Amino acid sequence: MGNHLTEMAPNPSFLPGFQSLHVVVIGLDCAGKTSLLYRLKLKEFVETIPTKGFNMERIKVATGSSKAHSSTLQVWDVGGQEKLRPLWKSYTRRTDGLVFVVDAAEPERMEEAKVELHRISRSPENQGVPVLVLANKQDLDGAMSALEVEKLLAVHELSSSTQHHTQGCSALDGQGLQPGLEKLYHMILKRRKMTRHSKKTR
Ligand SMILES: Nc1nc2c(ncn2[C@@H]2O[C@H](COP(=O)(O)OP(=O)(O)OP(=O)(O)O)[C@@H](O)[C@H]2O)c(=O)[nH]1
Ligand SMILES: [Mg+2]
Repeated sequence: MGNHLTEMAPNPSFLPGFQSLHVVVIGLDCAGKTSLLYRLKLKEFVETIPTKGFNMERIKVATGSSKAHSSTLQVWDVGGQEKLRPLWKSYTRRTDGLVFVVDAAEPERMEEAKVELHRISRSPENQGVPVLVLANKQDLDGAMSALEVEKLLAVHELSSSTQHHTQGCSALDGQGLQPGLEKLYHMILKRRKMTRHSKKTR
């Protein structure tokens, strides 16, 4: 039912509960951002090339236990090479949620990833935007757990107004993606409710 409504509506943003949320996927080059985007869209592992600009796909995620509860996310995947990172700011402006992807099998790049995560999350435009950290490549031997990644990235040191969640996942087999996105969706809704409430009480 919900799915049909989303497809039929000329502009789904008029329908509360069916609007498309804006989510940006960032992270160091080779972390697996594009692979994750197409695993979500096509439900398969596709071969990728380094992203020079961006990719965008509309992705439907189940947001409750029944199929009737689903929401569409407009997911932007931005290239992570060092020379492209200054562009992240323009993609994340006014976004509903940030997904920060790391290669969990590459401990030597965690410090670099930590610096980038804290830089983008602390920028004034992103204050309070919920962050989902994806510890990708869990299918590889020796991949660090979500907890280890969370510690190395010092996720708990993000601003106190920033809700966050760290999830292990794999673009190769799709594990962890659904629970991760569901969590992000609920963090976004919670922030919206809090913002509405604080406007009312002003
Ligand atoms: N084993 C394994 N390999 C993965 C996984 N996700 C991505 N890869 C591989 O990692 C490499 C980089 O993947 P991309 O998705 O292109 O990485 P990216 O983060 O989009 O990189 P940029 O576009 O340069 O920022 C590719 O060789 C992928 O096949 C995963 O979950 N498991
Ligand atoms: Mg890419």
